[in-house]
Amino acid sequence: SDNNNSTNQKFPTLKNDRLLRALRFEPVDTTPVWMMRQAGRYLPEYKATRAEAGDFMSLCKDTARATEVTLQPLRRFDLDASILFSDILTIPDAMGLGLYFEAGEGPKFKYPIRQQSDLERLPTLDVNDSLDYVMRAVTSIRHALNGQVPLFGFSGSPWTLATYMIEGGSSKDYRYTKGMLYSKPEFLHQLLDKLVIAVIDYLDAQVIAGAQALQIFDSWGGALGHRQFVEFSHAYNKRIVAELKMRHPNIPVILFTKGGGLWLDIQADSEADALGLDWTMPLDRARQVLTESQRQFTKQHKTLQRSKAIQGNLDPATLYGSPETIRSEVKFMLDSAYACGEKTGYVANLGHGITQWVDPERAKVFIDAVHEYQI
Ligand code: 1CP
Repeated sequence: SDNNNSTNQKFPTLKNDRLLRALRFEPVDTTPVWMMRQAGRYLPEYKATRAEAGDFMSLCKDTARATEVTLQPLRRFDLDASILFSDILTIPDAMGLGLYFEAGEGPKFKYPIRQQSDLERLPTLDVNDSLDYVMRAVTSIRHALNGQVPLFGFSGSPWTLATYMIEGGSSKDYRYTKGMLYSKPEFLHQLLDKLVIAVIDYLDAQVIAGAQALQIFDSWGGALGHRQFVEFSHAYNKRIVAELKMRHPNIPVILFTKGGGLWLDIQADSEADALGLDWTMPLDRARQVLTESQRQFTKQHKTLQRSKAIQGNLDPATLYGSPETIRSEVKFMLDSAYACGEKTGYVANLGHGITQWVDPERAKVFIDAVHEYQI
């Protein structure tokens, strides 16, 4: 049997449940670790498979090659989780925005959302139709893993997806999205309402296809002001997590807001099992804030809220440093994570995705240093 009762398929038994145990605050022998964007351009074998596939989206749609690149980092490193090889931009692509990649410039959309007619053109997604290639990849990866480690499914948050859809690509200042937020907030809410439904269906389908844990990437939540974060990002993330926990109570959900350290108390008001942190937030302080939030919640609602685990938060740039520097930064991070005396409820990770310029040997130093640390 497997410890995923949310799927109708039969999969190999999970051998390494360190990550799932840590998320449930059960004892662990050592700290579970994985890396955001662990399959990617810093690996020469990824570049080779990507070249065979042609463009990036063809790689995502090629079940065998998407499975292959998901497994590549697991062959090199002693990782405690795998993550579906795909992208957050599959949803807007399926909605017909015309995703393409300009050499060296990152993702772009041919038809960005700027006015009411653009919004009305957006279809309600049937994720098992237009995004069936993602579900096929999930099932294929889950079989190929052969129970080695759990498999994460993921999605972008509605806010983060909206920034790409409105800007028409990556952005530094979010000119059009924020312009809309402050001039036509109802319009932005209409878009977010469409996205929240798509994200719920998308993650639900990934679980049914075999995902054993979920992460929501609110990569650009930190660009918002405090009240705007609550209204335009967190409110939607909270709806997504509540719905998924209702459908799949045993599938852990991690909510990662880059730049969200200041809002842990706000994010604690959700059913997320864990909160992901970037490197601006010390982990000992994160634990203190979450313990206090849990106490407040319990008092106010007179129901016991489960403790939230934390994930993170090494600056990915640390991996440009020497092995000695990486080891000492890892020690500092883990000392901080466990300073409260709680020796679980923590997943080691980078504070954001690994960059294409990292030497894979340095990534190995990071992962091994986490495991060598005596809890
Ligand atoms: O040329 C290439 O090979 C494309 C590079 C690339 C890769 C390797 C893109 C385009 N996406 C991905 C894979 C990817 N993207 C994964 C799976 C890999 C893994 O983790 O093992 C995941 C989880 C993502 C998620 C993703 N895509 C996020 C959220 C995570 C984060 O880093 O914040 C975001 C913001 C994107 C958008 C995106 N897709 C690709 C790029 C280069 C970008 C970022 C552009 C930008 O900075 O705005």
